[in-house]
Amino acid sequence: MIVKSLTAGLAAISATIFGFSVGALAEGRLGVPKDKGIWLQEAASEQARLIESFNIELMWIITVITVFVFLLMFYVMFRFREKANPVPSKNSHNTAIEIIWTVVPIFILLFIGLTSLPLLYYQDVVPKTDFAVRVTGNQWNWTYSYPDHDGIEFTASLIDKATFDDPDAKAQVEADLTAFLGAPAKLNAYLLDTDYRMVVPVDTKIRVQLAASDVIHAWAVPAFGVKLDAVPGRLNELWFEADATGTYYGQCSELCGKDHAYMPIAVEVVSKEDFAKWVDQAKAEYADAGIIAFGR
Ligand SMILES: [Cu+2]
Repeated sequence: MIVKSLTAGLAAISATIFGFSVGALAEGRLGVPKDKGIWLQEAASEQARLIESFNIELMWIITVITVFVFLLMFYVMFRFREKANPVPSKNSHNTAIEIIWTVVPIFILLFIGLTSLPLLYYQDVVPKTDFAVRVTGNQWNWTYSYPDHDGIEFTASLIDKATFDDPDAKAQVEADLTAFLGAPAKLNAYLLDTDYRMVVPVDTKIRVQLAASDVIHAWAVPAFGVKLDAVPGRLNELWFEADATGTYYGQCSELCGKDHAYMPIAVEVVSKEDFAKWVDQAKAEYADAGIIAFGR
């Protein structure tokens, strides 16, 4: 489609000019915000890539409009200042210009609509997924349940500053996390790391069913391009398919109380074989743990 190739073209041009990557993804990636970063986090799903292309498209449109309006303003200020134009024109209408400034914005908005609405529906409509993970927001941590895997269930909480600052305590947490994941794990960032991590296989469509046990939270992982409210008494759904293994971080994105900033999200994306191994191991310890926070 013309619109699709146009946006893809814009993305490619921007990638060359600004030097961010749209190419192949490295395995074992780290989905964290970068210091002084001003762009989106590197995409690790098709949704995030489409959001990035759309963002690039909007940036071009915004830039062209801003530059055009500023040039026009400076031209008018200079050309029609009192000295250069002592006798002002008495015109108050110009039909041709009025038609242009009505029709052109309509086409710009149509173009934005044609590229944004399909993306919205692509995200909104959950396709056929391989399995579901139920994510429950609590004040202030997240409970992850795997109803399709014998009800594996655990709650992931923030690793506090004192632990991060104490090498021994930190090593202990890393050892526990390594045991839980069945693979070497390292803590990466205070305010993003949790004691457990949601574990999902790479290249697999996952349905995330979101709920909350107390107040409204929001589950968001920028690298996957997902963010949705977790509302008490209501089931919300989103889906994603991570296309590179690694550790991806997100944060609760709905003001939910005093510790809103202290309930991060950590997702470990592993190979399909490693996921099968993890499920076997986790079943032994966390199946039907019954810690789900509903009605707590
Ligand atoms: Cu929250």
